[in-house]
Amino acid sequence: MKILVTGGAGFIGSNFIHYITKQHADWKVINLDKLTYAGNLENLKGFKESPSYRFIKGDITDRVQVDSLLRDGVDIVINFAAESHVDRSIQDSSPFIDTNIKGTQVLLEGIRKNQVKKYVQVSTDEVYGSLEIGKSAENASLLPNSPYAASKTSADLLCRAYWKTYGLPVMITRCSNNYGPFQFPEKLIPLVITNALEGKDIPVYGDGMNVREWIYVEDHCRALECVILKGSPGEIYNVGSNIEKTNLDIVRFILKELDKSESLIKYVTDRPGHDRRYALDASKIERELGWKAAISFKEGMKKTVQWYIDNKDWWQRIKSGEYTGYYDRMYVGR
Ligand code: NAD
Ligand code: TDX
Repeated sequence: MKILVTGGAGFIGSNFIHYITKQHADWKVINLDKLTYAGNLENLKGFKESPSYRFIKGDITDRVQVDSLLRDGVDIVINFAAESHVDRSIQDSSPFIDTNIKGTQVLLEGIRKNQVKKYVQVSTDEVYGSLEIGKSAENASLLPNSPYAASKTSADLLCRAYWKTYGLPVMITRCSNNYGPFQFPEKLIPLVITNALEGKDIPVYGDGMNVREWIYVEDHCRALECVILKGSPGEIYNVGSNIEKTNLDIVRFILKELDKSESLIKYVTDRPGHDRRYALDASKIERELGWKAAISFKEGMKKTVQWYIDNKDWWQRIKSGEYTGYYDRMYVGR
């Protein structure tokens, strides 16, 4: 089996490559990544020498490059490549439109012309928008509130259209908030852990009572494997854990784990259009594909905190700008 992983140098993509190569030693993995500020080949140290892994620096919006890769023969395409940070999308939505929408369209067109058995679009719970009560099932209304969420929703709709119009073997997964190793320290959990380790302020937006559903990244990777192996073309699968936490719950858990004072918490201006709560009904993937999140919040968080303690070099190089040569200070160490 030959699988094209786009965005494999990012947080979830690199965890997926670690996971899938362990599960399927005979699969060949091609990682196509643009290496934006969020892409980091250090996440895949050790794969360089592997004969079943190949890295290609490239852009999913590049039709010629995508076509030539697919013409070579690929069985599965899984698309992680995206601009993924809501705050950045509020500053400038342009790269979100290019990569998340145009990039998905280029991949779909490439698949239309070449023989690919399955395409998985890695999407998000943010497409459903904010909800006060209840949970979003796959047929809930799409009400994205940030430019990021709107770009992901647009990509989902393109996927649906390519399935309906051309019968492309497209499957969409919509997962809740991930956490774990290799997450870029602009997102809440790695930002809080690394700032706390450095004794820096922890910025909490608004009243800190916004709720997210948190899933350990390996559970997400296992769900994606399940969808690749058992999912049906044209279907959408929510991937959730049922573990809902306020942002303050998360911050307090981490500070306690690191034996740091809550005086580090600084309440800052709220994110514009900040969604109050996301919650997924993931019963379809549980019922139809037999997947269920397995890692508890306590276990996942303890592992994650320990990983950032053990891998200071990794995040310090990012925060100092040494690795990417670019780091937007707006999001770190306020
Ligand atoms: P990330 O920002 O850590 O990684 C994105 C990767 O995509 C990077 O390696 C980057 O270099 C690459 N990339 C960006 N533009 C590209 C382009 N034009 N061509 C090729 N590569 C490009 O993101 P992540 O958190 O790992 O998220 C991966 C996917 O999962 C995204 O599609 C995101 O929307 C989705 N998702 C994320 C979460 C979460 O909690 N992080 C939850 C649900 C869904
Ligand atoms: O400094 C911060 N302070 C703060 O209070 C940051 C970075 C975040 N927050 C809040 C905003 C959110 O309510 O924490 C919550 C989580 O924020 P993010 O880590 O930015 O994640 P979120 O906006 O929920 O989006 C994430 O989950 C869905 C991913 O970044 C998306 O890619 C994914 O689709």
